[in-house]
Amino acid sequence: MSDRITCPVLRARITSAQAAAALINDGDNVGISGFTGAGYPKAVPAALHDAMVDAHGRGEQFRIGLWSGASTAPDADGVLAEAHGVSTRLPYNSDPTMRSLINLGEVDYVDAHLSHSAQHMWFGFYGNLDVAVVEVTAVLPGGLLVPSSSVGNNKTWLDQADRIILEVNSWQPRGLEGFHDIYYGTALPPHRRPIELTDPMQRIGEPYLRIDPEKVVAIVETDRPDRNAPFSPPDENSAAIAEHVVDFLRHEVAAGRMPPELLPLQSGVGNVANAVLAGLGDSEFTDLVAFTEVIQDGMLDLLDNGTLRAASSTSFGLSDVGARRFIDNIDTYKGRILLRSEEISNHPELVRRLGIIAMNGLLEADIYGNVNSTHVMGSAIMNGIGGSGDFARNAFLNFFLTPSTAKDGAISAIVPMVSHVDHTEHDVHVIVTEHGIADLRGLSPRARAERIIERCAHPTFRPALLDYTQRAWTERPRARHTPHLMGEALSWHQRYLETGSM
Ligand code: 0RQ
Repeated sequence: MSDRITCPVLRARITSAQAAAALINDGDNVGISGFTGAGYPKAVPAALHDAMVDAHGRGEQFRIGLWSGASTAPDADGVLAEAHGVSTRLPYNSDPTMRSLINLGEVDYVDAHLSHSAQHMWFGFYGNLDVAVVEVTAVLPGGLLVPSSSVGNNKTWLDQADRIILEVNSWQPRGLEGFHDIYYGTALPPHRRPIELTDPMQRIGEPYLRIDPEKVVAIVETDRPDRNAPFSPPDENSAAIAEHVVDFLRHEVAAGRMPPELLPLQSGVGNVANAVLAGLGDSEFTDLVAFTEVIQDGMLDLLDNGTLRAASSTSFGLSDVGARRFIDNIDTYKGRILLRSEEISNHPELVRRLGIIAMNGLLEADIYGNVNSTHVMGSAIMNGIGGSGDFARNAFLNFFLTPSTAKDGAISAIVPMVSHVDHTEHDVHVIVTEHGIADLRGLSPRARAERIIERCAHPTFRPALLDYTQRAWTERPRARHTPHLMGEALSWHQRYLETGSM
């Protein structure tokens, strides 16, 4: 038994993953910890998988509603999807097995803004939460929990659930104590008060999650690492995108629109986002701060080389090498990294007050600047909107980053009309591909189209995009604000579905 559980009352509740899983029933809504592959439960989902498979073998139904902070891992989403044990999933998923069940129509997916998920629970929009299964680093006397490598929605799940199952993971460094800032000041409308955070690294809460020990029905000990997926080294396209972004930021400073140490940075998931951070690390910028939701390897590099002074987030999203580096040097990061609940890390009030520079990926953008981050060819979910909407809509300045083509050039990332809209033309400031950067601020739809096609589209697709824009202008002389040819606007997607190329 580990020394991580010092609360005598709760020590008595230590049990096996199988016994804990047996406390979860068909039809339960289960709120698990986990955000971008960090801090998810590692033993109970596998045991639940076995219980589900057994139940299905006996001809019984066993499916749960699965709620998380954001993405988890094959040991959580993956195993539960393999067991066909999930009826509904929210608010974000990137697991390929779960994704395929969503796209097959077996799992109902509620793809929510991450800043909304906790408050929608509190508002009663999601129904009752039966069980919370939350990974922690340690359990202290009095129902105080040292959170693990992500905070996500844990505070809300622990507060709202009828029953609590804790996983105490000794792989998580004990030194994580003190890295968290859990805010307990949110109230329900009409009693809400301003959130008094005016600096990205300001502490407004406490280092611990609080629980009612009476609700804890099981504690399971684990020692398994987080998902810790590797990153690809920046390829040529990502490096070019990074260079455009860094140049643009230089230009903004020179124009007097932001200070030399910039404004707090948010950087999304994926290889392109990681490459932009690498680009910043190689630049002259220094003393920057991040107010973001995930700390990828690129951000650790910036903290190490002094480009970044400090980072506030809700989670890590590290590779194996990154996680090892963090654990081995944990003391050097203390006070420079803060992990908060996702309702705070992504809070529109704070994103707008602090004046965030938001950088996120996209699947496709259209000539007028609408962005699709989530749906392949209009229908199949990729991951979800995640925090991109929380940050983009409220940012001081937002960037959407993408290679100009996908699938070996068969798909253009710039299309006449997006097949699904996550970020509207009203929200999108700057689009960046390897070919260039389109600053859309203050431009009319027509001017945006010219700029996006000229600066961002792949040269192969440029003539067809220009042709479309010009014909739409000519053929609909009384509809020239945002000219479209309604029968043709989505023909590029249809062509791809029929022929495998746009
Ligand atoms: O698939 O590897 O199978 O070829 O999409 O594309 O170019 O590697 O880009 O890793 O930056 O992800 C939008 C998915 C981009 C991500 C998205 C295919 C492409 C490849 C990935 P393959 P890239 P990235 C913070 C913010 C929403 C959530 C968010 C995302 C795969 O950025 O999920 O921003 N964003 N959260 O081939 C069909 C297209 C395509 C396409 C790319 N037009 N059609 N497939 N691909 N464009 C984090 C959180 O919120 C938790």
